Amino acid sequence: MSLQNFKQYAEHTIALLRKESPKKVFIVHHDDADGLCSAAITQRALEREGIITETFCLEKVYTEVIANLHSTEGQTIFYVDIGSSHADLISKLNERKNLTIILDHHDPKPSMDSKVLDLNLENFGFKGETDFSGATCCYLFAKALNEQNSDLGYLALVGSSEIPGGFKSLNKMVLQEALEKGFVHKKGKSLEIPRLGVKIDALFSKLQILGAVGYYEGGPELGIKACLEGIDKEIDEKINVLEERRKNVNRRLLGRLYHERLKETKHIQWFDAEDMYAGMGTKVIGQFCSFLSYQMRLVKPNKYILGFVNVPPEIPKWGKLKENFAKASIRVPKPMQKMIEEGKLPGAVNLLDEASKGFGMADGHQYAANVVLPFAKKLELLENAERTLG
Ligand SMILES: [Mn+2]
Repeated sequence: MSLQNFKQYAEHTIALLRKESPKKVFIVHHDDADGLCSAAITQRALEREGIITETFCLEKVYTEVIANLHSTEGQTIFYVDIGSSHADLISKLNERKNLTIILDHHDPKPSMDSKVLDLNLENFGFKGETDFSGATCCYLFAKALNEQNSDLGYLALVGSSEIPGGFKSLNKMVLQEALEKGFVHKKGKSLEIPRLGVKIDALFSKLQILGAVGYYEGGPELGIKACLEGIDKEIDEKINVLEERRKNVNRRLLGRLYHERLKETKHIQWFDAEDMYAGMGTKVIGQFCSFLSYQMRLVKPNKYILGFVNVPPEIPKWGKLKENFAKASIRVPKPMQKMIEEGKLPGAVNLLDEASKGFGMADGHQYAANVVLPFAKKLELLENAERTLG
């Protein structure tokens, strides 16, 4: 398995796309910086082929939304930086109705539908945790579509900034090429995008705010625009407002927790932010839990940190979810990470997977994970988690 195999599969996919020759495609994308870069690359690449695109940002693969999206026949749907982990579900709901192309780097599940093609490079021997991001996958596909799209390589690098440890493997290859062709410049220790006049890490941080905090107020669309045209004054002001609002809630929640302390079970310390983050995307709860894991005066070093938040029923550009959901985010304090590595404790995603069996959909990694679950199942999740750990 190699990049050569990926290219062959990309050619096969592109042939199907050309045969379909859609006037319009849907691009379903994730809400973080990588998801916005993925959408921007895919949008620009398809528009260069004369195809109209409509972007649709999802924080999570909700069965109800996906079922609805795939219910009409004869569409062309892209999933970018999202979808691989639920390719089984997507293919089941698609029933050969729509050409569906997944460009992602999360752990893939097999597709059971020949019209659902998953180009995740994990299927070709690379690692989505270290070697490439969702945006890298989109970029390599875009280049297979048309070599002209090599000018979008900088966006693969912005998206890949979510991966700790720098640009390796496929990302290193993308970086070298972008430097050679002048789409990225070295400026001191950092990398700059000359066309947009912005540094890669700065654009990354701003996109993280637009997509996550601004999810319910057009942040994702502004983020995609910023990816392709840079950050204008309007976008910059929006980012400042969003960041200020989030900081205020973080401060209030932290104060509350110092006052009330976290609740505890045998292996878990937890809290419920309920509606405190109303109006912001639910990704903010995970970011707060990460921050909390360093507050050693507040958290214990030997218990998983778990935070709940209510999920607003509204899905922008789609409608209202039928069911009421909550989200739980989990983080692992540093001293426990070693025990997970040694196999003495379950990883964050494994714990949530197990504890939400039958009612939740968990996503994530060993030290950071989240699950969306029916509102009424919060205590059941905690009980199940303790049972798993006991
Ligand atoms: Mn990603």
